[in-house]
Amino acid sequence: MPETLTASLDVPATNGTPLSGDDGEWMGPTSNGHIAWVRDSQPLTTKRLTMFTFRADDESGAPATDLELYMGMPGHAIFVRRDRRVFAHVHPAGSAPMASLALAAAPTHIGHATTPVQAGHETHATLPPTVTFPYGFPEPGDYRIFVQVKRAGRVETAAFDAHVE
Ligand SMILES: [Cu+2]
Repeated sequence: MPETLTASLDVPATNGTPLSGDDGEWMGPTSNGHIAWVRDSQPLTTKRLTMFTFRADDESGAPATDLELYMGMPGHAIFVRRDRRVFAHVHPAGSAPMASLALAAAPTHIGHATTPVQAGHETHATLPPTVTFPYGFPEPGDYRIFVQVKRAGRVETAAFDAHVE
């Protein structure tokens, strides 16, 4: 994920709606999908490893079934404090090794449905609609989380604001 993303730090976060196409230079064309932050009501605190889960939804609001690896990963996240003093580029926690995810995404290895959401759609990529990133905020403050996934050849970027106590 290019660092130029942080250029948008000074504008309001879109909270899951893909950023506008004006910045296509780093983002590429986007779809009309949506990325949702799946979280509980616990306040965010520092110095504790937290799992951040995001779900890509398709244009109809259903969990997306067309996620692909992007730069070798199911997703990319940047955690940046609004004053830019904290910056972290995070990849999903792998319960499944990246190598097997790559195999799962290769059409020749898809075979029959491997997950319920993929049933009957063997010709699509088999990545799950959710990506989970482990991160621990080092300091309190106001952060922005950028999430990028790739769906059907298109990169989607969403931004979320997070207050850390
Ligand atoms: Cu990355």
